[in-house]
Amino acid sequence: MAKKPLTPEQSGLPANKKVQQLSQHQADATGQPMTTNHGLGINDDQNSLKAGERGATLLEDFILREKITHFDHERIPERIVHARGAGAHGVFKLYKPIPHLSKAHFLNTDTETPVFVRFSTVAGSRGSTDLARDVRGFAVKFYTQQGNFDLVGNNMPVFFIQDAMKFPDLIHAVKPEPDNEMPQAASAHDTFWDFISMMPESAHMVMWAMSDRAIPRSYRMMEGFGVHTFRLINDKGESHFVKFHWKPLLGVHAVAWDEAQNISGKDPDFHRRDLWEAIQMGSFPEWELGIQVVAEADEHKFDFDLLDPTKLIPEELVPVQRIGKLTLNRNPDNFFAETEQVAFHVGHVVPGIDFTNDPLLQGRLFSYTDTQLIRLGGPNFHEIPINRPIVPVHNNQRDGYMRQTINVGKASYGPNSTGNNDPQQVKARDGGFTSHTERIDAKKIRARSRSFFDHFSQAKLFFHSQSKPEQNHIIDALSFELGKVKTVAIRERMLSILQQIEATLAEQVAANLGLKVPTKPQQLNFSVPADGNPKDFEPVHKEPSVKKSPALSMANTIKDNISTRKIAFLLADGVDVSSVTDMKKSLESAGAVIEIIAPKLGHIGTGNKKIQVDESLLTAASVFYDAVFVPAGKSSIEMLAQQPEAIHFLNEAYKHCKAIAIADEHDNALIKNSYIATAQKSDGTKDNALLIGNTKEITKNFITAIAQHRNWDREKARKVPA
Ligand code: HDE
Repeated sequence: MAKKPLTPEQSGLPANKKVQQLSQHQADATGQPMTTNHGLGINDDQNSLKAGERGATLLEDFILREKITHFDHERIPERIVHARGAGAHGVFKLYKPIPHLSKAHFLNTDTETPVFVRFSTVAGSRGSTDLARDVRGFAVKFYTQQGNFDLVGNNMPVFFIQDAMKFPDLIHAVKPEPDNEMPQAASAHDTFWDFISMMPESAHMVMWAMSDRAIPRSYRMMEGFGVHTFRLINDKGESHFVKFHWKPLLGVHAVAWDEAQNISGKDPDFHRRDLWEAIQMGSFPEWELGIQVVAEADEHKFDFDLLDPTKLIPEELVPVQRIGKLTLNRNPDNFFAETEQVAFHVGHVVPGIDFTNDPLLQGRLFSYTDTQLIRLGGPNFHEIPINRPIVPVHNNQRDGYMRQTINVGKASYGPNSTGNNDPQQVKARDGGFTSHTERIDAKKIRARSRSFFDHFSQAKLFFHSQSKPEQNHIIDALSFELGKVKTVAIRERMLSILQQIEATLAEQVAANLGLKVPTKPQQLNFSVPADGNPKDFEPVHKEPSVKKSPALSMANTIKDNISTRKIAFLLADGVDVSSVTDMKKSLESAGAVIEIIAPKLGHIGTGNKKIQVDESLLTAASVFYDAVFVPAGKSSIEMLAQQPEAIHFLNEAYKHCKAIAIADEHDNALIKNSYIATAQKSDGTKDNALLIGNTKEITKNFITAIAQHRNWDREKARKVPA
């Protein structure tokens, strides 16, 4: 690794209030004697108490029993969704107070707000791969001066369903099938597509889930979205609708699907490791908090319903205002204590932020506390250090499993005269929470608003806003997923749905499946109540009011830097050391991280020209890197040309459209033996991400190519043998 690991303390960052609070709960065994949980010194931690050296173990052995009992109870239920995740501490700093919109203290202060963030996949178990095609969770806990605010979002701005009633069905459908518990962490199976093909409201989200957004390059390179429309409330009690966004400063980037599948085998912890290493190295991940604000009076001015969580507000209609920055600057000390035990809840709001009647959000308001009761074992999970607010907690709630607080006094009720009527309620002007007063004059009804029935126009908008390679990836993903579906009727129903989005999309997927797009649309909505008239539930077909939204395409993301990008240097004995050091210096000064890969571990060269090898061709794989450089040196190149792993490395990097630089040697054997020679011949067009020549001359263009992330044009050939 190029940069030395450093902790926030070493980097001069002050420990924020939350970190200080957590440190009171830390236990450090360095230099300490070993004890039981009750403080008794342990003399022998190697042998159990027996009746004679070769005799049976005695029940009396309370030390053995304590140790084994604790071990037996080490696991808690994993989250029913978002089970696999990775977390980090950080801070949120506001750019500019927004008192006209919200009275929330943390949106109006100069001081940094401590945060804890947990990223996750949704469908897989705790031990599943990071690189599954899936939505990513992006949950942020702000430890504010007014209590905790949780922004529990995803990396996609919409959701599959419109009503919380359907959530258990959606999750049952996507989870491994119940008879054989297969497949793990994958939506490519019958039950998921069976459900989706009968739920046209999922069309928009399916486009996102089949896009490259579902296979991010890094958690650090994902957007985040609050999804629902929330409210901001100012101190006059005025409400504005708001959508929350997180915009990563490194841009939004994805891996290739074939790459994702490879990484899943070679390093299922890829995203977790990437986050951990970036923070350890001091390359702190950053996002800007964006808000799209809509005045109350404009609630109905859009051609979709703001309460419908399958819709986004195109940025072309309402621009995203960037109001602050989130920086993750500290890894957790203990995965279980912090990342596993952290409990998020959309209902954790502060004065100045409130809910809307989005029926999905309303259901979530129930679910999150309920799920912690089973997951964390009782009603006192708010006392677990990671979940505690940084402000004092006082109320009349008492007792329950694992209660930590020792409440003094007799009064645990209010009103009371035994304790001076404390704790006192808080006036709104002093920060007491009051719900936004919303006028509702309605009949009690189990129904869905007609304004929720346009399921396809934004799916269309999303597809049309993608670049050609992104569209191809969606077609490939759908062909893969539906190809894994065994029931032909399900595939056909899905083709009917796709046809409503875009005929050419449906045709290309159908061709890959060896099917024809059904001429007559199949029944499109099966989610009709028993006494409902199916006609009333037919989707409304509309054209999107915005034809294209450039903000939806990753092709338009930030591509001006190579900060934290990982570059593999492929070399062997006889390498030209100056070619290595020159390129290394240039890439590192642009912020990249270099790893030296050689046929075996140890060193290349001797004396002061010795180069330390980071990984061997056995332990490394091209899928772990963003780009490859082969330095000059005839015998190094010739030796690599004889190594199938080195040739595969290069071919695979080429196939995954990565930047490749080769410091040419006359008659370059590696180029000849790899696919690159064929590619050069077969494709007349210039490949800007393939640089061959003198080290110094190719450096600048190599850096530009890495910043571009991938040269997806290479996929056109689709015949790379890696
Ligand atoms: Fe969640 N969701 N969800 N969800 N969700 C959970 O809560 C639920 C939804 C999201 O890192 C659970 O503590 C319902 C949308 C994230 O700990 C559970 C509905 C969005 C996380 C739950 C939704 C999310 C969760 C499981 C539909 C994006 C991980 C464990 C009504 C805006 C948080 C837990 C973490 C976790 C319920 C839909 C995001 C069961 C009922 C939409 C990021 O309570």
